[in-house]
Amino acid sequence: MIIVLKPQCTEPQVKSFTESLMNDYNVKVNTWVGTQSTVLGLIGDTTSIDIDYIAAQDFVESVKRVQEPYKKANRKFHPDNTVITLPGGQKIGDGSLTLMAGPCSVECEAQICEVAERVKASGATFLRGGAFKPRTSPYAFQGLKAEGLELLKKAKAKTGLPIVTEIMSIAHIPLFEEEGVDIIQVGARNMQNFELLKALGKINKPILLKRGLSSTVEELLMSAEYIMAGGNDQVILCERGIRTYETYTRNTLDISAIPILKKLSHLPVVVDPSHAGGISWLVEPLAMAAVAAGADGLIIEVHNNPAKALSDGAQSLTPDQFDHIAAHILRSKEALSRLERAE
Ligand SMILES: [Mn+2]
Repeated sequence: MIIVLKPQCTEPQVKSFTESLMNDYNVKVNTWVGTQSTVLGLIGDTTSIDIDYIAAQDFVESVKRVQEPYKKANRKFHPDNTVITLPGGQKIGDGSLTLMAGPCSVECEAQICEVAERVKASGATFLRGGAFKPRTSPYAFQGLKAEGLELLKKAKAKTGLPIVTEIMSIAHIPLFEEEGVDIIQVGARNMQNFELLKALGKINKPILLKRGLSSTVEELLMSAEYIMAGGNDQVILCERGIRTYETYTRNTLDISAIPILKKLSHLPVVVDPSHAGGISWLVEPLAMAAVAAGADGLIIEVHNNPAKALSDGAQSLTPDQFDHIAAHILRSKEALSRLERAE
Protein backbone atom coordinates (compact mmCIF):
# COMPACT_ATOMS: atom_id res chain seq x y z
CA MET A 1 0.00 0.00 0.00
CA ILE A 2 1.32 3.42 -0.98
CA ILE A 3 0.23 6.47 1.01
CA VAL A 4 1.06 9.97 -0.27
CA LEU A 5 0.93 12.64 2.43
CA LYS A 6 0.00 16.28 1.87
CA PRO A 7 2.90 18.79 1.61
CA GLN A 8 1.84 20.56 4.81
CA CYS A 9 2.08 17.35 6.84
CA THR A 10 4.52 18.02 9.67
CA GLU A 11 7.36 15.76 10.78
CA PRO A 12 5.71 14.83 14.11
CA GLN A 13 2.51 13.95 12.22
CA VAL A 14 4.46 11.66 9.86
CA LYS A 15 6.17 10.03 12.82
CA SER A 16 3.02 9.37 14.86
CA PHE A 17 1.07 8.17 11.79
CA THR A 18 3.89 5.78 10.82
CA GLU A 19 4.07 4.42 14.36
CA SER A 20 0.32 3.87 14.54
CA LEU A 21 0.38 1.98 11.21
CA MET A 22 3.20 -0.26 12.44
CA ASN A 23 1.52 -0.95 15.78
CA ASP A 24 -2.06 -1.34 14.60
CA TYR A 25 -1.44 -3.42 11.49
CA ASN A 26 1.91 -5.08 12.08
CA VAL A 27 3.42 -3.75 8.85
CA LYS A 28 6.78 -2.21 8.03
CA VAL A 29 6.73 1.35 6.74
CA ASN A 30 9.29 2.78 4.31
CA THR A 31 9.33 6.57 4.22
CA TRP A 32 10.49 8.66 1.28
CA VAL A 33 10.73 12.37 2.00
CA GLY A 34 10.47 14.38 -1.21
CA THR A 35 10.65 18.11 -1.82
CA GLN A 36 6.86 18.35 -2.27
CA SER A 37 5.42 15.50 -0.27
CA THR A 38 6.22 12.45 1.82
CA VAL A 39 5.38 8.97 0.56
CA LEU A 40 4.85 5.95 2.82
CA GLY A 41 5.26 2.41 1.47
CA LEU A 42 3.61 -0.27 3.63
CA ILE A 43 5.20 -3.70 3.52
CA GLY A 44 3.47 -6.80 4.87
CA ASP A 45 -0.10 -8.01 5.02
CA THR A 46 -2.28 -4.99 4.35
CA THR A 47 -5.54 -6.93 3.76
CA SER A 48 -7.02 -5.79 7.08
CA ILE A 49 -6.31 -2.10 6.51
CA ASP A 50 -9.42 -0.07 5.71
CA ILE A 51 -8.39 2.09 2.76
CA ASP A 52 -11.22 4.55 3.48
CA TYR A 53 -9.93 5.10 7.01
CA ILE A 54 -6.50 6.01 5.64
CA ALA A 55 -7.99 8.31 2.97
CA ALA A 56 -10.08 10.07 5.63
CA GLN A 57 -7.01 11.37 7.52
CA ASP A 58 -6.76 15.08 6.72
CA PHE A 59 -2.97 14.96 6.07
CA VAL A 60 -3.33 12.12 3.50
CA GLU A 61 -3.30 13.19 -0.15
CA SER A 62 -3.96 9.76 -1.72
CA VAL A 63 -3.72 6.06 -0.98
CA LYS A 64 -3.37 3.13 -3.35
CA ARG A 65 -3.33 -0.62 -2.88
CA VAL A 66 -0.58 -2.52 -4.65
CA GLN A 67 -1.65 -5.83 -3.09
CA GLU A 68 -5.08 -7.38 -3.65
CA PRO A 69 -7.38 -7.11 -0.60
CA TYR A 70 -8.10 -10.86 -0.67
CA LYS A 71 -5.61 -13.36 0.66
CA LYS A 72 -7.11 -16.84 0.92
CA ALA A 73 -8.58 -16.70 -2.60
CA ASN A 74 -5.37 -15.20 -4.02
CA ARG A 75 -3.17 -17.30 -6.31
CA LYS A 76 -0.08 -15.44 -5.04
CA PHE A 77 -0.38 -17.24 -1.71
CA HIS A 78 -1.62 -20.52 -3.18
CA PRO A 79 -0.02 -21.08 -6.61
CA ASP A 80 -1.56 -24.52 -7.25
CA ASN A 81 -5.11 -24.89 -8.53
CA THR A 82 -7.64 -25.84 -5.89
CA VAL A 83 -9.24 -29.17 -6.73
CA ILE A 84 -12.56 -29.83 -5.04
CA THR A 85 -13.26 -33.50 -4.37
CA LEU A 86 -16.76 -34.65 -3.49
CA PRO A 87 -17.29 -37.58 -1.10
CA GLY A 88 -18.33 -39.66 -4.16
CA GLY A 89 -14.96 -38.98 -5.81
CA GLN A 90 -16.12 -36.38 -8.37
CA LYS A 91 -13.53 -33.65 -8.87
CA ILE A 92 -13.86 -30.02 -9.92
CA GLY A 93 -10.82 -28.06 -11.06
CA ASP A 94 -8.56 -31.04 -11.81
CA GLY A 95 -8.20 -30.17 -15.49
CA SER A 96 -11.28 -32.08 -16.61
CA LEU A 97 -14.50 -30.35 -17.63
CA THR A 98 -17.33 -30.67 -15.12
CA LEU A 99 -20.84 -30.64 -16.55
CA MET A 100 -23.65 -29.67 -14.19
CA ALA A 101 -27.09 -29.86 -15.75
CA GLY A 102 -30.75 -29.91 -14.82
CA PRO A 103 -33.87 -27.81 -14.69
CA CYS A 104 -34.10 -24.25 -13.42
CA SER A 105 -36.73 -25.40 -10.90
CA VAL A 106 -37.56 -28.81 -9.50
CA GLU A 107 -41.23 -29.25 -10.43
CA CYS A 108 -42.21 -32.86 -9.67
CA GLU A 109 -40.61 -36.26 -9.10
CA ALA A 110 -41.15 -37.49 -12.67
CA GLN A 111 -39.61 -34.32 -14.13
CA ILE A 112 -36.46 -34.19 -11.98
CA CYS A 113 -35.84 -37.94 -12.25
CA GLU A 114 -36.28 -37.97 -16.01
CA VAL A 115 -34.00 -34.97 -16.54
CA ALA A 116 -31.41 -36.44 -14.14
CA GLU A 117 -31.29 -39.73 -16.04
CA ARG A 118 -31.08 -38.03 -19.40
CA VAL A 119 -28.33 -35.55 -18.50
CA LYS A 120 -26.33 -38.29 -16.83
CA ALA A 121 -26.49 -40.35 -20.02
CA SER A 122 -25.17 -37.31 -21.91
CA GLY A 123 -22.12 -36.91 -19.67
CA ALA A 124 -23.27 -34.61 -16.88
CA THR A 125 -21.69 -35.45 -13.54
CA PHE A 126 -23.81 -33.15 -11.36
CA LEU A 127 -27.54 -32.49 -11.19
CA ARG A 128 -28.64 -28.88 -10.82
CA GLY A 129 -32.17 -27.91 -9.81
CA GLY A 130 -33.72 -25.06 -7.87
CA ALA A 131 -35.87 -25.75 -4.82
CA PHE A 132 -35.72 -22.28 -3.26
CA LYS A 133 -36.07 -19.82 -6.13
CA PRO A 134 -35.07 -16.15 -6.06
CA ARG A 135 -37.59 -14.62 -8.49
CA THR A 136 -37.79 -11.00 -9.55
CA SER A 137 -41.55 -11.04 -8.94
CA PRO A 138 -43.08 -12.19 -5.64
CA TYR A 139 -46.00 -13.56 -7.69
CA ALA A 140 -43.80 -15.86 -9.81
CA PHE A 141 -43.29 -19.54 -8.88
CA GLN A 142 -41.09 -19.57 -5.77
CA GLY A 143 -39.98 -23.19 -5.95
CA LEU A 144 -41.09 -26.34 -4.11
CA LYS A 145 -38.74 -25.47 -1.23
CA ALA A 146 -38.15 -28.38 1.21
CA GLU A 147 -40.17 -30.72 -1.00
CA GLY A 148 -37.90 -29.78 -3.91
CA LEU A 149 -34.87 -30.88 -1.87
CA GLU A 150 -36.62 -34.21 -1.16
CA LEU A 151 -37.18 -34.72 -4.88
CA LEU A 152 -33.57 -33.88 -5.69
CA LYS A 153 -32.54 -36.49 -3.15
CA LYS A 154 -34.71 -39.06 -4.92
CA ALA A 155 -33.15 -38.18 -8.29
CA LYS A 156 -29.73 -38.51 -6.70
CA ALA A 157 -30.61 -41.93 -5.27
CA LYS A 158 -31.68 -43.07 -8.74
CA THR A 159 -28.73 -41.69 -10.72
CA GLY A 160 -25.90 -41.20 -8.25
CA LEU A 161 -25.50 -37.62 -9.48
CA PRO A 162 -24.50 -35.21 -6.70
CA ILE A 163 -26.82 -32.23 -6.27
CA VAL A 164 -26.19 -28.52 -6.76
CA THR A 165 -28.97 -26.29 -5.45
CA GLU A 166 -29.36 -22.71 -4.33
CA ILE A 167 -29.70 -21.46 -0.77
CA MET A 168 -31.31 -18.11 0.01
CA SER A 169 -31.38 -17.99 3.79
CA ILE A 170 -29.08 -18.81 6.69
CA ALA A 171 -32.09 -20.45 8.32
CA HIS A 172 -32.04 -23.20 5.67
CA ILE A 173 -28.43 -24.31 6.20
CA PRO A 174 -29.39 -27.18 8.60
CA LEU A 175 -32.03 -28.38 6.11
CA PHE A 176 -29.51 -28.35 3.23
CA GLU A 177 -27.10 -30.35 5.41
CA GLU A 178 -29.77 -32.85 6.49
CA GLU A 179 -30.98 -33.37 2.94
CA GLY A 180 -27.45 -34.11 1.77
CA VAL A 181 -27.10 -31.27 -0.74
CA ASP A 182 -23.63 -31.81 -2.23
CA ILE A 183 -22.85 -28.31 -3.49
CA ILE A 184 -24.64 -25.27 -2.09
CA GLN A 185 -25.14 -22.50 -4.61
CA VAL A 186 -25.16 -18.84 -3.67
CA GLY A 187 -27.06 -17.04 -6.40
CA ALA A 188 -26.11 -13.80 -8.11
CA ARG A 189 -28.54 -11.80 -5.98
CA ASN A 190 -27.01 -13.08 -2.75
CA MET A 191 -23.35 -12.73 -3.73
CA GLN A 192 -22.97 -9.89 -1.25
CA ASN A 193 -25.27 -11.28 1.44
CA PHE A 194 -22.32 -11.21 3.81
CA GLU A 195 -24.09 -12.81 6.77
CA LEU A 196 -25.04 -15.79 4.56
CA LEU A 197 -21.46 -16.00 3.23
CA LYS A 198 -20.05 -15.98 6.78
CA ALA A 199 -22.43 -18.75 7.84
CA LEU A 200 -21.44 -20.84 4.80
CA GLY A 201 -17.83 -20.31 5.81
CA LYS A 202 -18.53 -22.40 8.91
CA ILE A 203 -19.75 -25.53 7.11
CA ASN A 204 -17.86 -28.30 5.36
CA LYS A 205 -19.45 -28.36 1.91
CA PRO A 206 -18.43 -26.90 -1.44
CA ILE A 207 -20.07 -23.57 -2.26
CA LEU A 208 -20.81 -22.51 -5.85
CA LEU A 209 -20.62 -18.73 -5.67
CA LYS A 210 -22.26 -16.92 -8.56
CA ARG A 211 -21.08 -13.48 -9.59
CA GLY A 212 -23.59 -10.72 -8.88
CA LEU A 213 -25.12 -9.15 -11.96
CA SER A 214 -23.45 -5.81 -11.26
CA SER A 215 -20.38 -7.04 -9.41
CA THR A 216 -16.76 -6.64 -10.37
CA VAL A 217 -14.29 -9.53 -10.43
CA GLU A 218 -12.70 -8.15 -7.27
CA GLU A 219 -16.06 -8.02 -5.49
CA LEU A 220 -16.67 -11.67 -6.45
CA LEU A 221 -13.27 -12.61 -5.03
CA MET A 222 -13.96 -10.64 -1.84
CA SER A 223 -17.20 -12.62 -1.43
CA ALA A 224 -15.23 -15.85 -1.87
CA GLU A 225 -12.84 -14.49 0.77
CA TYR A 226 -15.77 -14.13 3.22
CA ILE A 227 -16.52 -17.85 2.91
CA MET A 228 -12.86 -18.85 3.08
CA ALA A 229 -12.09 -16.56 6.02
CA GLY A 230 -14.64 -18.57 8.00
CA GLY A 231 -12.66 -21.76 7.35
CA ASN A 232 -14.40 -23.23 4.29
CA ASP A 233 -11.85 -23.40 1.46
CA GLN A 234 -14.16 -25.22 -0.95
CA VAL A 235 -15.37 -22.35 -3.10
CA ILE A 236 -16.22 -22.62 -6.80
CA LEU A 237 -16.54 -19.31 -8.64
CA CYS A 238 -19.28 -18.93 -11.23
CA GLU A 239 -19.44 -16.41 -14.07
CA ARG A 240 -23.08 -16.09 -15.14
CA GLY A 241 -23.17 -12.86 -17.09
CA ILE A 242 -23.36 -9.28 -15.94
CA ARG A 243 -25.78 -6.49 -16.69
CA THR A 244 -24.73 -4.18 -19.51
CA TYR A 245 -26.63 -1.88 -21.87
CA GLU A 246 -27.20 -4.78 -24.28
CA THR A 247 -30.81 -5.98 -24.22
CA TYR A 248 -30.70 -8.78 -26.79
CA THR A 249 -29.33 -11.20 -24.21
CA ARG A 250 -30.53 -11.59 -20.62
CA ASN A 251 -27.02 -10.70 -19.40
CA THR A 252 -23.64 -10.29 -21.09
CA LEU A 253 -21.35 -13.26 -20.55
CA ASP A 254 -18.04 -11.81 -19.39
CA ILE A 255 -15.64 -14.20 -21.11
CA SER A 256 -12.64 -12.17 -19.97
CA ALA A 257 -13.60 -12.83 -16.35
CA ILE A 258 -12.66 -16.51 -16.82
CA PRO A 259 -8.91 -16.09 -17.51
CA ILE A 260 -8.80 -13.15 -15.09
CA LEU A 261 -10.29 -15.21 -12.24
CA LYS A 262 -7.94 -18.10 -13.09
CA LYS A 263 -4.98 -15.70 -12.98
CA LEU A 264 -5.94 -13.91 -9.77
CA SER A 265 -7.27 -16.93 -7.90
CA HIS A 266 -6.61 -20.65 -7.51
CA LEU A 267 -10.32 -21.47 -7.21
CA PRO A 268 -12.16 -23.41 -9.94
CA VAL A 269 -14.31 -21.38 -12.34
CA VAL A 270 -17.63 -22.65 -13.63
CA VAL A 271 -19.62 -20.81 -16.31
CA ASP A 272 -23.40 -20.58 -16.65
CA PRO A 273 -24.20 -19.96 -20.33
CA SER A 274 -27.95 -20.43 -19.74
CA HIS A 275 -28.51 -17.44 -17.46
CA ALA A 276 -25.88 -15.40 -19.31
CA GLY A 277 -27.55 -15.56 -22.71
CA GLY A 278 -31.11 -16.27 -21.62
CA ILE A 279 -31.83 -17.96 -24.98
CA SER A 280 -31.48 -21.69 -25.61
CA TRP A 281 -29.70 -21.41 -28.98
CA LEU A 282 -27.00 -19.25 -27.40
CA VAL A 283 -26.05 -21.92 -24.86
CA GLU A 284 -23.79 -23.89 -27.18
CA PRO A 285 -21.65 -21.03 -28.58
CA LEU A 286 -21.31 -19.44 -25.13
CA ALA A 287 -20.38 -22.79 -23.58
CA MET A 288 -17.77 -23.39 -26.30
CA ALA A 289 -16.28 -19.94 -25.71
CA ALA A 290 -16.15 -20.56 -21.95
CA VAL A 291 -14.33 -23.87 -22.42
CA ALA A 292 -11.83 -22.24 -24.80
CA ALA A 293 -11.26 -19.46 -22.25
CA GLY A 294 -10.32 -22.00 -19.57
CA ALA A 295 -13.50 -22.73 -17.61
CA ASP A 296 -13.34 -25.76 -15.30
CA GLY A 297 -17.00 -26.51 -15.72
CA LEU A 298 -20.39 -25.50 -17.07
CA ILE A 299 -23.77 -25.31 -15.39
CA ILE A 300 -26.58 -25.65 -17.94
CA GLU A 301 -30.36 -25.59 -17.68
CA VAL A 302 -32.11 -28.63 -19.16
CA HIS A 303 -35.87 -29.25 -18.99
CA ASN A 304 -37.90 -32.19 -20.28
CA ASN A 305 -40.47 -29.74 -21.66
CA PRO A 306 -39.06 -26.18 -21.81
CA ALA A 307 -42.31 -24.74 -23.20
CA LYS A 308 -44.09 -25.78 -20.00
CA ALA A 309 -41.25 -24.98 -17.56
CA LEU A 310 -42.32 -23.06 -14.45
CA SER A 311 -39.21 -20.88 -14.76
CA ASP A 312 -36.56 -20.02 -17.36
CA GLY A 313 -38.10 -22.09 -20.17
CA ALA A 314 -36.70 -19.84 -22.92
CA GLN A 315 -33.11 -20.61 -22.01
CA SER A 316 -33.60 -24.29 -21.19
CA LEU A 317 -32.40 -27.03 -23.52
CA THR A 318 -34.35 -30.20 -24.15
CA PRO A 319 -32.54 -33.40 -23.10
CA ASP A 320 -31.93 -34.16 -26.81
CA GLN A 321 -30.40 -30.72 -27.40
CA PHE A 322 -28.24 -31.12 -24.29
CA ASP A 323 -27.09 -34.52 -25.49
CA HIS A 324 -25.93 -33.04 -28.78
CA ILE A 325 -24.28 -29.99 -27.19
CA ALA A 326 -22.61 -31.96 -24.38
CA ALA A 327 -20.99 -34.26 -26.96
CA HIS A 328 -19.66 -31.23 -28.88
CA ILE A 329 -18.38 -29.54 -25.76
CA LEU A 330 -16.67 -32.65 -24.38
CA ARG A 331 -15.01 -33.33 -27.75
CA SER A 332 -13.79 -29.72 -27.92
CA LYS A 333 -12.41 -29.98 -24.41
CA GLU A 334 -10.54 -33.16 -25.38
CA ALA A 335 -9.09 -31.46 -28.45
CA LEU A 336 -7.97 -28.47 -26.36
CA SER A 337 -6.34 -30.75 -23.78
CA ARG A 338 -4.52 -32.64 -26.56
CA LEU A 339 -3.20 -29.34 -27.94
CA GLU A 340 -2.01 -28.28 -24.49
CA ARG A 341 -0.21 -31.57 -23.95
CA ALA A 342 1.48 -31.32 -27.36
CA GLU A 343 2.90 -27.87 -26.61
MN1 LIG B 1 -32.85 -20.39 -13.83
